[in-house]
Amino acid sequence: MALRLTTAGESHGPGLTCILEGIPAGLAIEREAIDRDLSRRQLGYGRGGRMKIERDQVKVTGGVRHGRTLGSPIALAVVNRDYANWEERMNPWPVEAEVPEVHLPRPGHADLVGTQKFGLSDVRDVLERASARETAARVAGGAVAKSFLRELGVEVFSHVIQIASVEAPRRDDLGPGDFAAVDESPVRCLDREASEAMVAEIDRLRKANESLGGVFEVRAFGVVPGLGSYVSWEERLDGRLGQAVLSIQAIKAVSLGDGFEVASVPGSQAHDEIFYEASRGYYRNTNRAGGVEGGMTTGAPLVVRASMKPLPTLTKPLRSVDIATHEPAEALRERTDSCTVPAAGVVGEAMVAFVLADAYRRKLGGDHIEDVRAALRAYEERIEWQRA
Ligand code: EPS
Repeated sequence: MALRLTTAGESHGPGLTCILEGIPAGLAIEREAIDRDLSRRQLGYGRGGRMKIERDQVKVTGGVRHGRTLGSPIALAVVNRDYANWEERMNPWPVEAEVPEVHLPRPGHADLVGTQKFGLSDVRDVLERASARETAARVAGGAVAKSFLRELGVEVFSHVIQIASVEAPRRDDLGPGDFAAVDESPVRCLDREASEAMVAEIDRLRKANESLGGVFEVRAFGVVPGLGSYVSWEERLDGRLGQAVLSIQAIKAVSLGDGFEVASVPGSQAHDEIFYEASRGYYRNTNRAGGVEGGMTTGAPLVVRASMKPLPTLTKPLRSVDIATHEPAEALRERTDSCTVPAAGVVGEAMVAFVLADAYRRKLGGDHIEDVRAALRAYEERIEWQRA
């Protein structure tokens, strides 16, 4: 049994939908937990005017009854409140009004290639779906995946470690308890001084009509060893995590553990030595691998970092070409955010949670959550794994 997450919907259309297939029956789901993640995704210093309009909340239209999953596909809907202002431009059905086409693709966005690929003359037909608004649907599905993981003793968190040139001090010692107040930082950064410097950097660059990228980190704790596999390339969990996190809009690089740094150190400093004590079982004193060796989880915390490029919608637009006339032109200027790295971290949590939940489903099977729990207990006993 594998998990499947499908989303539908456009940024300024009537709304977004997420269908999550493969969650077992009997799992307790709380509406508040989904809504909490939806509003966490709306947080972050540097968002634009749109976030004042939206108040994302889930409407469950399938797969859940009286707060428990049925084992059937779970359908989650999120309304776009802004649709009220776009009803003519984004109506699913023909309208009387003349709706002008957009012909000015933004460098760095899906705009130009999307029109070429699908044979479209209106950039809006591309940008509406390419927009990161779609991530609200992923976060709704991810919140359900997190509820499933919580039943199996797994918790997933994220924090921002860099915005533009401002980096937070490196922390290798973070545990689940360290993330309790992360959303209180306006940039979702655990270091107070770095938070303040990041906010100042956003202000400085926003005034210069710039957008900002950065790096977020997702950590998952309590993950059992042996999720994923070394036997086939497509089962390798590092590959699955990479695909899922790279698929988040504007993400350009993903690393596990020491990722890029490991290339520059000798082999003796690149790996995590193995120890054993009867009371602890196998353990490591370092986690350079980021919790994955040979495409499988090791039982150490999963550490996934993602680098996000500055958003391509700029208030001082870059040079582009009018796709109707082929004349030089400035790229489309639309209302936009200047920095969404804090929100992208919440989306990263959702994608990592989805990949882990999928890996647990593949490993343990089961139709009811109790079947899954029993299979996990039996596996943990066989490998004599002890939670840290
Ligand atoms: C986005 C542009 C902005 C963002 C949007 C993503 O939307 P608008 O064009 O309506 O101002 O606010 O993100 C969201 C709506 C969201 O919920 O995250 C883009 O072009 O990708």
